[in-house]
Amino acid sequence: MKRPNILLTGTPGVGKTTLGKELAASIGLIYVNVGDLAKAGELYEGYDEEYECPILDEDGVIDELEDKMSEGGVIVDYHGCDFFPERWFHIVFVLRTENSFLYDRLESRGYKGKKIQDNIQCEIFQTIYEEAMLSYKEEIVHQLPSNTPEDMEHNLDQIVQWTEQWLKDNN
Ligand code: DAT
Repeated sequence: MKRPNILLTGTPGVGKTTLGKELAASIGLIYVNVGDLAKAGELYEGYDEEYECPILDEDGVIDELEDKMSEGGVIVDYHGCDFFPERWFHIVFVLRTENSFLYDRLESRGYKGKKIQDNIQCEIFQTIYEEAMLSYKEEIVHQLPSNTPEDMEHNLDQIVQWTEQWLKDNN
């Protein structure tokens, strides 16, 4: 059976992990958190002092995921999207969160000062949405509001429906 690959992207804190795991559980797709994958495989190439985070070894991540992605049925979660092969994804969702909600979430994650500001700015400038629009066909890129638990439920329903339709159309 052919199964779709779904990319969940957006600024840190918008809800990719929460949605991705629920989605995987509801539709039986495999959930892959690129941050965790990189950590487990030490897929880094140095450390970014300014942003206080390790620099992702993008080619290493692609090599690591390639086989799984060609099989299909994978939900990928990452706060960037321009380095994945375009052919991997059948649909791309960019989660969006209003500043006040995002601020609280980043703060309760223990982020401070510049790190919070940088992420809020990333969301205000819709950096990831623009990155997605430049990296994939516009018609497969969708923004989803992710402010409240109701938004989350609605997004879950929408993606489950989309996936069921995709499975019917492609098998
Ligand atoms: P990400 O993976 O994008 O960094 P997350 O899934 O870890 O984000 O979510 C960050 C926090 O926000 C976490 O405590 C769950 C909460 N959250 C996520 N989506 C939400 C939503 N739509 N409404 C309310 N809280 C949400």
